[in-house]
Amino acid sequence: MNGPPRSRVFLSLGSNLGDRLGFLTAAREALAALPATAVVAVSRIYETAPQDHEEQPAFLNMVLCLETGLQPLDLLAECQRIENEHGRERGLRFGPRSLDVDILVFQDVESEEPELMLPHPRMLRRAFVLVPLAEIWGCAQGMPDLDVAALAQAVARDQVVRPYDVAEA
Ligand code: PH2
Ligand code: MG
Ligand code: MG
Repeated sequence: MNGPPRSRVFLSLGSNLGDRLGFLTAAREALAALPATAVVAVSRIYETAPQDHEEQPAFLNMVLCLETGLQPLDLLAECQRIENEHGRERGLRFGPRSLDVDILVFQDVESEEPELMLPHPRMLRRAFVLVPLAEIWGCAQGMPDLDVAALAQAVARDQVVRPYDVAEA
């Protein structure tokens, strides 16, 4: 039986304040619990050097692929709710945060609305996005035809991104 149509979506999770691993784990569980939504794939977790604003602690980052019946702006609202429920305070742009949940690519959607630009306008220059994304890009459906592995390799030359051993936590 066919259910309502669902879209594939890639999300980037990041944290560089407090219990970083705990925040990523909680976000993953909260996303899996959204209505009409399933987690299709999860990357490894990486420890990454801060980009754009370098004077801040190292991040943990990961990427997820979801399948969801939510519309893009409804998913955005859920991501912001999940951030807020995990101590997110909105201060300095690109600055430290307990939890960041960004929509990277949404199946068959392009948007230049400032509220939600899709694909994410900075993803192609960020190794902390591209390296984990390359691991699970095989789940892509209705996404731009990108060689994510090659893009990841190119940007990872000068941005530190290393697999994080959960036992280090
Ligand atoms: N997020 C930012 C700014 N810089 N750097 C890393 N390594 N990881 C992030 O998630 C990150 C960042 C703003 O969202
Ligand atoms: Mg972000
Ligand atoms: Mg964000």
